[in-house]
Formats: sequence, C-alpha cells, structure tokens
Amino acid sequence: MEHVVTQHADPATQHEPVTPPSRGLLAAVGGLVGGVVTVGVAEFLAGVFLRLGWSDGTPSPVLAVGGAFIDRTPPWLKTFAVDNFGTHDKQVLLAGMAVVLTVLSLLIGRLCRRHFTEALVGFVVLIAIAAAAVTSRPHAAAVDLGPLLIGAVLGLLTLFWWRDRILLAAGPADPSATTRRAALAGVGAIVGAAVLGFAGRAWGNGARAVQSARAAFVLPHVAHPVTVPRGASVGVAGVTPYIVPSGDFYRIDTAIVVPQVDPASWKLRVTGMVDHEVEIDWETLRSRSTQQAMITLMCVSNEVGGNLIGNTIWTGWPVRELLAQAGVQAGADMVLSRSVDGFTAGTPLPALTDGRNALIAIAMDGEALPAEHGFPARLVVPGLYGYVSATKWVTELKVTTFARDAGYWTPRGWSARGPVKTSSRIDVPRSGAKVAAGTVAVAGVAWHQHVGIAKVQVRVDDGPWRDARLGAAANIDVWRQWVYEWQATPGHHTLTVRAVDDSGAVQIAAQAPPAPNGSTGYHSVSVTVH
Ligand SMILES: Nc1nc2c(c(=O)[nH]1)N[C@H]1C(S)=C(S)[C@@H](COP(=O)(O)O)O[C@H]1N2
Ligand SMILES: [Mo]
Repeated sequence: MEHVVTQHADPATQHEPVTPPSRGLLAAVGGLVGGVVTVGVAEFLAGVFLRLGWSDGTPSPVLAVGGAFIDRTPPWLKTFAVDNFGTHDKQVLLAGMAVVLTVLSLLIGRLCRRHFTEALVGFVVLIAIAAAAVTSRPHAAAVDLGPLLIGAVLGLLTLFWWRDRILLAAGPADPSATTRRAALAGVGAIVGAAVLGFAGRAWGNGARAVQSARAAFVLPHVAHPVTVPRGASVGVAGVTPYIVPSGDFYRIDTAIVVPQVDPASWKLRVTGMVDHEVEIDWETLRSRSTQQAMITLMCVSNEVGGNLIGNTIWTGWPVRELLAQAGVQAGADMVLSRSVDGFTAGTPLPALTDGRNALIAIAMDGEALPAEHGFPARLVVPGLYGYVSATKWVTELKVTTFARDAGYWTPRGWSARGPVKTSSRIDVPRSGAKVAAGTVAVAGVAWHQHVGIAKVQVRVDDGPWRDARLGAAANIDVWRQWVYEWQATPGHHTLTVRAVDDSGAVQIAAQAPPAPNGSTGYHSVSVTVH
C-alpha cells in the first residue's frame, strides 16, 4: 500500500516506461512473435517449394518433426494413441507440438531481456533439431532446408527488432504507448505469419487438383460385379453394417496430413528381383482394374472388441498379374510395397501370387478411393493385417526377401508376418446396457479372413456355449454377422462370444495385447436385465 502511494506521489517513477513484471511479459511475447514468424514463413515457403516442384521431401518443418516423432513411436505409445485418440491421433500430435513450441518460444523471448546470447543459442538449437528432422524424411534433399532456414533468419531478425524497438525503446513519455505499439506489432506479426503459413500449406498440398481428379473418376467396367449376398445381414439394429460406408471406414496411417497424390503424375514401379522392371501409369491401372472383391480389412492394433476393422467391395487389378508382367525371380519371398510418404509393408510373396484376391485397388464401395484411404491406388490382401499388406498411396513394389528387407513396423517391434487371427465381437447390446427381460437379440460380427467362419457361440455368465445363427458370407475373405436370441432373466449378466473358423480351430481364449502380432481373447459385455 505504502509503495503504491509513494509511486503516485513521485512524478519521477510515474515516467518509468514500463514496470518490470510487464517487461518480462513483453519479452516473452517477443519470443512468441519470433517463433510464429519462423514457423509461418517456413510453412508458407514449404507450400511454395512443393507447388513449384522444387521439393520431393518434407520441406515443412512442422510435418517433418511430427513425422520423425511418429516414426520413433514405440509400440506401447502407438497402442496408447490409437486407444485414446483413435483416428484423431494426428490432430492430438499437432496440438501437442503447438503447445510445446509456444512454451519454448515464450521462454526464449523471456531470455531475450537479460540473456540475449542464451536466447539465440536456444533458438539455434531448435532450428537444428527441425533441420535434422527435415533431412531425415523420405526423399529428402538439401533444398528442403530452404524454407526452414529462411524462416529462421526472419525469426531471428524479429527477435533483434523486438529487443531494440520494443524492449529497449528508451522511456517514452507514455509507457502505455510502448505497450500498445508492442501489442499491435505483435498481434499483426502473429496473425500475418499464421495466415501466410496456412495459405502456403493449403496451396502446396495440391488438394484441389486431387479433388477434381477424384470427382472426374469413373469406375471402369467390371467383368463380374460383386454384390452383398442375401441374408448377409441378420437384421438387428446396432450391428455394424455388412458393408461399411467409406466415410465411416476406420483410418490408420502414419501420415500427419493426408498425402494428395495427383493421378496424372502417379506411377507404380515394380523393382527388385524381377526379370525386367515395369512402370505403369494411372490410365494403364484404370484400364486393368476390372476385378471386384469383397474383403474385410483389419488393423493389427485392434483390441478385443475394437472397431479398427471394416468390410467393403474393392475394385482393382490383381497384383499377381502385374508381378507376372515383371517376372519374379527365384529366391524372392517378399514384396516390399512403398508409399509416397515413405511407409512400407512387407507382404509374403505367396499371398500375392496364390490366386487369392490381392488387389491394387482404385475404388472402394464403387467410388474412387477417398484420399485418406489411399487415392489413387492402394493394396488390399485378404487374410493379412493392414500393416503388412495394405499400403495406401502405393508407388513401388520391390520384389525382395524377408532376409534383406523389412516393412515399416517390423523394426518398431511388430512381427514381420501378420496373418489375421480368428476374432469375434458383440455389437449389441452395448456394454453397460439396460435391457428388458425376455428375448434379447445379442448380435455382432466374426471374422477370420481367407479362412472363413464356421460357427459363432455365445455364453451367458458361466453357462454352456450356445450356437448363434450366422448371416450369409459373401466369401471366406469377409466377416459374418451373427445373432443369438437370448432369453434374458433379471439381474446382472456377462455375455461372451467366440468363433470357430472353417478349419475347425476355436478362437484363442488367452488374452494378448495387439503387439507384436494381433490381440487375442474373447469379447465380453456386461448388461443389466430388469
Ligand atoms: N501409406 C501408408 N499405408 C498404410 C499405412 C500407413 O501408415 N501408410 N498403414 C497401414 C495400416 S497399419 C492399416 S491397418 C491400413 C488401414 O487402411 P485404412 O486406413 O484404409 O483403413 O493401412 C495400411 N496402409
Ligand atoms: Mo494397422
């Protein structure tokens, strides 16, 4: 109290430009301005570099750091992210990066006041980390560093300018004028740089060209159209639709932003242990894509009872025909498929050549692949988890061996081979549901792709296993719906499901997590009957 009174009473202190605490804040804000200018300019230029075709890599420092982080994600963290954020894992990562960058920028700004050299060192260290990430991305070249370095220079100039013009501005008559000026300059720079960054990103990813290419897509004439068999659906509300609409189809990949691949420049090359390399373009693939197949695709990260699985009708060209054209050499046992974004999957060669419907797919559910599901082309192989087979935005098939090469997830703790396991899921009633006593339809799906489902059984509490009624199956590569008419009695009950596949093998009862080669265990739900 006394202090304040003194201040008001003394005309000298009244002219102090800005009081110390607000100076600290002003310094921190300067760091934020410098950070946003750096990132905004770099992101804008990254878009320009991509659009002008100067870069094939990841010139965006934000996407490069995010991508490098994802590539170093251990299995437990991947499982955690998928379980908690599902398909929003990328947005969560980007939001996390924004928070970390904001905090670091504020800290660097704060240092600018009394420890300018240390602030500059901190800034340079961050730029070096981003540079390392940019140069580690697929197809990286020195030119990819351009946007980051130019952004860094402008960011540095911003820090100097802020220090000289705002922080050290000699005591003006009106302290609030400095603050006003700082606020205006700061907000202006932040908004301007952010708008620039987003504009560059939008322009650079070429989404519009790809959207119009998708819109112009016409399904090729299919020799034998595939349809849903009568009775595939058991007709119970709440059961996952037999054909999952593309908009609801689960999405899993390592791409922070969905790759926008223009079919006009897309190519698929067959390389490695082949008699002659083959390269096909979009028109060739389109004209060959006359085969349809219904295939249930599934992620190895699916937990018991999880929903990282979907069934649809794919249109494409059998991989074996393209491989035959290239001439696979003796000794090869794997095809390493590669995506524009550097992702790879190692698929056992027999799965691609043994006559099953392994496709280079260009359409799902009768329409061009959505961008997030691999437009313009992806692989789908019945009987294998997606991580070893279903490469989206595919651009290369390298014929090789398991001894020499490994797919993306193998060095990250997942099995080199990923055949799917017999599984079943209860869709209704949901766990925790309250149902009325009497007849209750317990229903869901069961699958063992490329083997087929022979039987599904339901157990109430510790009672005997009872056979469920199965919906029709289109083929052995797809799931089956099932329903069990339960005579529910009042009280709390646990319902458990298990499946038996067409080889007679009963689903594995022991609980196992997704890593390294797919979860096992029976799915149960608890319900209350009143
Ligand atoms: N390019 C690319 N393709 C990919 C992946 C990826 O990370 N990148 N993930 C694979 C995995 S783990 C799965 S389960 C399937 C999922 O395909 P979907 O997103 O169309 O459902 O894609 C596969 N293809
Ligand atoms: Mo997956």
